[in-house]
Amino acid sequence: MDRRQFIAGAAVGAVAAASVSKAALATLPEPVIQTSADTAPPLMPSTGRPYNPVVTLNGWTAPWRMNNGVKEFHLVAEPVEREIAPGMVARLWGYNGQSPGPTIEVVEGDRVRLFVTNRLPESTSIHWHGQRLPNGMDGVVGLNQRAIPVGKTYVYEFIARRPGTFMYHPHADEMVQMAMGMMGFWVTHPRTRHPLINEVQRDFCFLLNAYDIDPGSLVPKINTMLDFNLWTFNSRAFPGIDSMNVRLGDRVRIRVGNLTMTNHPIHLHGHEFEVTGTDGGPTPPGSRWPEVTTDIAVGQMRQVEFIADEEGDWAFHCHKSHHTMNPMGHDVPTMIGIDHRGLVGRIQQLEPEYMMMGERGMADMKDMPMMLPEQTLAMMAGFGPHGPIGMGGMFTTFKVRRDQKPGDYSDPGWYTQPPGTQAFEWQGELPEPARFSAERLNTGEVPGLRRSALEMQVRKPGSGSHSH
Ligand SMILES: [Cu+2]
Repeated sequence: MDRRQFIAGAAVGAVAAASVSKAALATLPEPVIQTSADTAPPLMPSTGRPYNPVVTLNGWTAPWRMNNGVKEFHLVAEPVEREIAPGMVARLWGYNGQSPGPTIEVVEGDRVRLFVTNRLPESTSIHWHGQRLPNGMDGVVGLNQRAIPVGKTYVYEFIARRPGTFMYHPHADEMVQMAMGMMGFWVTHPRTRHPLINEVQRDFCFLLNAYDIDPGSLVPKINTMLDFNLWTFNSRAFPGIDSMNVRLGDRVRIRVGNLTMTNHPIHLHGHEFEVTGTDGGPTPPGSRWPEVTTDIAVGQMRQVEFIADEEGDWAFHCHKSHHTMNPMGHDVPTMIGIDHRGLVGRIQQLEPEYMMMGERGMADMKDMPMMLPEQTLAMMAGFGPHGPIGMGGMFTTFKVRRDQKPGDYSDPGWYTQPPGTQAFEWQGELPEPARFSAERLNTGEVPGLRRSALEMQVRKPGSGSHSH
């Protein structure tokens, strides 16, 4: 026990004891309820071993109580209202007022006691994904414990044995309870300098989740297996997801866990990262190689690290393009290349408001002011400094600034690009495009085809060059 812990222990009048006494359990720590969906600033540890806290994207870290050297948390499983993005609130299930629940941060070797109160309409449990713990603390209903009945509180207790990136979720009626948003992040910080764990200046974390909420409604459809319409980071969809803001030159760690029904290739622009850890622990250096996308399978966690050495506003998103869209129908025909001007004119005689969409692609949708039912997000939303971004779902920005203060996580606004460093419109003459012609390949010159100055030189097959 170090001096700080001793003082903290003395302050609550605790006496050192080898085992947990009934008296110590007599009072529960007050549960802390979060009403905001904003990214909370890092929670600096006030008791226990010091560590460098994480920042949960559109989330927060649960405060704890030190009781006789044990870190005590109180999670309340309950129905919550979660703002998915401005303009849309969902009725989910979560913990302590939000979905996901609060991030739990502890230090390797900490004895942790978690009180779990069930205020859901059905029984539940919590599984501590990735932890080494006694079998009876693993949370699988029927296998490891009885389910926590409605209105009851259960106590989980174990030592956080290995440092790393973990999560928690129910192992009772899993399909329903996870479709309703019950999950949370867990970080165990190393006790001392760890040979495989770098010290970083910024440490972000969030979970990947997905919901199927019909336009205009509030509650997710719990029986959906694959065709979700809201793809979210920590139960937020872009443009509701905060940016990750760092100082130029910071070493950054981003920890991501996947509790959806499909994999997500998570992609960062402008930098290369290495996967430095999974929910199995830190990865050995020989297994690390540079990537700009890492695929995170269902039930997996990945932590990536890199130096933020390029100033700017960089996209950070799932690379499945359907996952950077908000609600849309998938059962619509492709209209690209179809000319229905005549048809539109005839329909407009009957219905003047009628418009045809999608015959030149769907990019126009992002600037189209459409009346949406209440409680519905635009399919492609979000504005940047240069116009509509045309993204929703699993998308946010990673902002690197020279003048961001150490430890300052606030949004610096949009990046001002140095003059002459942005893609620009060509003002000169446009040469005739060089077109490939299969006919010309076979027969030589095609009569009537105009030859341009920039025509491609194509070697004919079978004319003496090597062939396969
Ligand atoms: Cu995805």
